[in-house]
Amino acid sequence: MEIFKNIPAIKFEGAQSKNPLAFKYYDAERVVLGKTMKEHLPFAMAWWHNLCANGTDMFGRGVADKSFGQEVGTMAHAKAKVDAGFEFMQKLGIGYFCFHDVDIVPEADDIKETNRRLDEISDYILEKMKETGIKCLWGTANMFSNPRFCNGAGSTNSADVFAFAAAQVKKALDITVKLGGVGYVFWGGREGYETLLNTDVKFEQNNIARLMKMAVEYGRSIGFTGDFYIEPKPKEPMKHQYDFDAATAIGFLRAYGLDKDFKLNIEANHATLAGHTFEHDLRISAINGMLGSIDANQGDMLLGWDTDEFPFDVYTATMCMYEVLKAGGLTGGFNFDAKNRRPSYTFEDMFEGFVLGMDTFALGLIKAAELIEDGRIDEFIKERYASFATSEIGKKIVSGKTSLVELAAYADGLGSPELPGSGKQERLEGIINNILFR
Ligand code: XLS
Ligand code: NI
Ligand code: NI
Repeated sequence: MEIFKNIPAIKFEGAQSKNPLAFKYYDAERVVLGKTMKEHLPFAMAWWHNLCANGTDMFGRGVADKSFGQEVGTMAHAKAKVDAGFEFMQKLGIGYFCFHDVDIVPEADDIKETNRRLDEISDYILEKMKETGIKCLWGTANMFSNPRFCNGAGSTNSADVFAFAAAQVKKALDITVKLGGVGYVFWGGREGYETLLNTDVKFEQNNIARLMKMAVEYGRSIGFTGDFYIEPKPKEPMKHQYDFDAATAIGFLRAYGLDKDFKLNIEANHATLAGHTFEHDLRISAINGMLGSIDANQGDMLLGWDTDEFPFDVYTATMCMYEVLKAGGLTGGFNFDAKNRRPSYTFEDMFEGFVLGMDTFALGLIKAAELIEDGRIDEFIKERYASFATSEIGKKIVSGKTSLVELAAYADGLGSPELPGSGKQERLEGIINNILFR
């Protein structure tokens, strides 16, 4: 039964089109730098925002109706969400989805019943996957909504709650593997703290690493060959989240020997909450060989929380795709961890959010490719560090064949060194505008 009745399959109509339910830039088969847009941009739908979130916020109830004709909180509703989700993804030409355990079934009081429901729904999802060719990008366990996780999951002070979290991770891994998921995500949820006065930080971090180690061991034992991901976030819900940003998460993974099995899932809005640009966290991940997947959304620079908006900023999308192209692509994909604004509550709005996000990233891809082909930025950066490639002393520094003593003797002969060359930021920003708007 069709759920989104008045909404046709979304087609590419080109930049001249005024049809809100058509792509202006995302043309799945268009080839950019030797690959189709579809290959460059493995888009995913986030089950939670798209099929569950109804606009409930701290000040008011839901506005959007996501019952899909069934009583919310029942297995019939869980199935209706599967139907709605697959129809939605098919109509948009989206190839992947991401889920938390409790997005796909209502959580029961007893975990044995929740797990039975997960088995049932995943059979149903699997059928739909076979029918449509749509795949699972990643799964995860929601270890932050239930009150038992008020002090964290891996970082909780309660051994029983830790065990419960472990049980959820085990089952979420089972389901992710059953659905052929490319990755498995740990977003820090409530892994963090409010005050040092009640917190043993070292103990909590050790325990998070223990949980992750067990997840790797178990995952590999049941045939999971994909990547585990940490999704960094600096704050919210906790005041201090342990996985603050890409650099912090990489340090953590290395300290605990988890860096071979884990990569990062970088979310735009989390990077900006950490006081970075999105492209900063992508670059830090990439240069450490840890750029795995992306949660594609955007925040609001005037608001200090995770507003999870559909990506609209083409500058940022361009800089993101520049990083992704330079890194040789992602092993994961682009998950729209994004939701409609509360007043955009219709089914049509759900589609228009994705049309906006997909078009924004398509534009970002096109413009990033042009930036690379243009070559001026690359050329400038190469030139900027040229003294290390051309001068004798520069070559010695880079090859590690010098010492403070030798460099000090060299500096003695320099007098006052020349200024290091203009950074030319304004010229380079002009190039970006030139490429974006020519
Ligand atoms: C919350 C996170 C979350 C993860 C999955 O801020 O973005 O949605 O992506 O647990
Ligand atoms: Ni996310
Ligand atoms: Ni987020």
